[in-house]
Amino acid sequence: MATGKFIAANNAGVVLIVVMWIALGLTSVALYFGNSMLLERRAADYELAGRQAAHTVDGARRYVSFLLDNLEDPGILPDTDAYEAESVEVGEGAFWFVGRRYDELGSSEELVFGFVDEASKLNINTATLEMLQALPDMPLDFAAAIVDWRDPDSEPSPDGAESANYALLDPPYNSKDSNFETVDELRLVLGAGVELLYGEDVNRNGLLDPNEDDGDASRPNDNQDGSLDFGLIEYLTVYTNGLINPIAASVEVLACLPGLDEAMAYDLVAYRSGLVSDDLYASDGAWLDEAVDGGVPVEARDLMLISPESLVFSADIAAVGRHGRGFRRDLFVFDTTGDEPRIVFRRDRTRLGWPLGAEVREQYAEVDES
Ligand SMILES: [Ca+2]
Ligand SMILES: [Ca+2]
Ligand SMILES: [Ca+2]
Ligand SMILES: [Ca+2]
Repeated sequence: MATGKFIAANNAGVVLIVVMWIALGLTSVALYFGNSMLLERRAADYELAGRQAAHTVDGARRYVSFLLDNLEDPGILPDTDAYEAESVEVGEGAFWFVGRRYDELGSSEELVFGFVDEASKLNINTATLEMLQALPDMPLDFAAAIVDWRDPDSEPSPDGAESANYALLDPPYNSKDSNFETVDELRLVLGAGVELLYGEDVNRNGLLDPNEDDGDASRPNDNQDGSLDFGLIEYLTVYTNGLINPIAASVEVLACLPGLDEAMAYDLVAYRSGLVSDDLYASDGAWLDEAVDGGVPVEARDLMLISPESLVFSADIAAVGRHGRGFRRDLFVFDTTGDEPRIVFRRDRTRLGWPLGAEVREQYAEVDES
């Protein structure tokens, strides 16, 4: 009897343990599936946000086409007051045009939104050796190698490089001996390096981000001097006829023009920032006479767009989907020479990282962590 009771109690204990194990098992299964469902939901949410961001980029691209096709004053880059450029909502997504304003030497203090006039940059297919050498931190032999890369002969210029030099590389290749088709093609030119071309502005937003001023603590390995050191590509284009727009160009680019030095270029930029559009866009370019002592020299004027005729604009579109997720970024270059704006270049810039700073990220990354 006592034994029977013991067995019964023992059996009950076994049953209890089995039940507990099953319950525990079921709980883990439930937890496991619950967790994987949560993960799946999150993955689906990110995928949806990614698709929304891609659609938002596309919407922004069509918006740019429309704006450029309906310019009030053809040849004049529309003022940023005239269009939406910042945190423009499209469905559950939003976009920004990552822009530039060259009002002072070096980078600006805050993010600038809008299109960029490609004529604010030096054209690597038409700039002379002297103009290229005048760019900040341009090594003289690299400037010479750029000219040799595009010129049709195989005679190296002093300190330059032609196919005979490229034949020594591993793997060897030839000098192109014709025009650059993109600025990134500079990577092939002898003497090119990531630092030289892209500088500290790894996310290409024209702004000094925390990781761009912390030395080697995070990429890039910057000089931690509190100012943004641009790479050469910031100042270069291949999409223009070679003329520089004095209304949009930076001090650094203007200082490359023959007859202008950095001090004069600086005066010119300071003077133009006090002018209204009507003066700036007057077809005789009279303001150029007053901007610097003695007026802008004729050899520099010959390389400037005097009447409004800017025709190539870039739009660097950054977009997010719902809840600020699914970031995408594409650079487009629009040529407005023909009947309607034509995209002559497109590049995915998503991998360059977040370009809009901490504030925008926080603003958009609220809610719904489930
Ligand atoms: Ca040559
Ligand atoms: Ca930056
Ligand atoms: Ca760094
Ligand atoms: Ca720096």
